[in-house]
Amino acid sequence: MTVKEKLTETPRGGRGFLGFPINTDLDNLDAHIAVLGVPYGLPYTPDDLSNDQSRAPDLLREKAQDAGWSEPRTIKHFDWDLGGPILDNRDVRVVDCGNVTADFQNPREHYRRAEAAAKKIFQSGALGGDHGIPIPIMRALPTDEPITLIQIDAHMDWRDNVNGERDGYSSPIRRASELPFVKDIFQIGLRGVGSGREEEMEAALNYGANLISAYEMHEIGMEAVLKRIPDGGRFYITVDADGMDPTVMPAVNAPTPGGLTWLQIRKFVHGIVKKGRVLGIDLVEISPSFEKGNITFVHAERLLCNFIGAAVRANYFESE
Ligand SMILES: [Mn+2]
Repeated sequence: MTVKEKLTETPRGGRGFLGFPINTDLDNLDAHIAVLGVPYGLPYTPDDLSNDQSRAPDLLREKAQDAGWSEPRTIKHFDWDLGGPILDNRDVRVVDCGNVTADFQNPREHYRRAEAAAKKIFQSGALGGDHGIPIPIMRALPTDEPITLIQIDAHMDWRDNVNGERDGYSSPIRRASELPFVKDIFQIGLRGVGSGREEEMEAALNYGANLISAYEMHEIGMEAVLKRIPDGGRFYITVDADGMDPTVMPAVNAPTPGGLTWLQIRKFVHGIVKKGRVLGIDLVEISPSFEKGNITFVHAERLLCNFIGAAVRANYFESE
C-alpha cells in the first residue's frame, strides 16, 4: 500500500474561501467547483523564491468581506451582482482544496504538485501566486478538445526564458502557446512596458495571438471585445491583477494606467461563461505589500464571486 501524497494543505486561518468547506483530500472531492491556492512560482532571483505574491492566496481568504461575521454572508445572502445567492439555491458544491505544498529544497517540486493537484480537481478556480502559476495549471487541463486561452494582463508574457528559467512569471503565454490543445489565444488589456521586447511581439504575432490593447478595448468596449471571441468550445482564463486598472487593483508590482475597470471585467466574466465551457480561471500577481486599504482584495473576491455565480447560472453543473 502506498502512502497518499499530500499535494495541498489547509489554508492559514482555517477558513475556506468565502466560508466554503475545506477538503485537502483531492482523491475524494465530490465538488463541482474547486478553489486551489498556488502560492509559489519559480524564482528568477533568490528573492523570488517566496515573493510578495506568495501571500495572496491566504490573504484573499482572510480578507473576505464577511470574515468578521458569524455566518458566511457572502454565500447565503442576496447578491445584487448575480440576482440571488451565489449558488442560486441549486445543488452546486464548492470546496476549497487549500494551498499547494512547497518543497524549499526543490522549487520545481511545487509546480509538479500544482499540476498533479489541478489534474485531480479540474474545474478549478485557482488563486496564485505570481504569473508563473498558470503554467502547471494549464499543463493539467484536459487535452481531448481544443481550448481557447484568454489572458487579462497589461503584459504579453511571451518571454522564452528569463535568466535561464523558462517557467517563470514572464513566460505563461509562451508556454501555453506550445501546448498542443491550446488553440486561439486572446490577450486583453495590453499597455505600457513589460518584459516583452520586439522579438516577443513577433513570436506572438507569428502564433496568431489576438492582441487587444487596453486602449483599443476602451475605444470599442468590452461587448465588442467579447464578440471577437468565437462562441462555443472550451476556455481557460488567466487574470493578472495588473490587467485591471491600478485604481481597481493597486496591489501589483507593475501598476500601469489605463487598465480594465470593474464594470469591464464583470461584463467579461458574465459574457465569457455564456459562450462556452470555462474550465478554469486563475487570478495571479497580487502583491499585498502595495495594497491600499482592502481595495484589491475586495475586487478580487467580487471577481471570483461573479465568476462562480455566472457559471452556476449558465447551467454548468446541471447534469452532473
Ligand atoms: Mn502583468
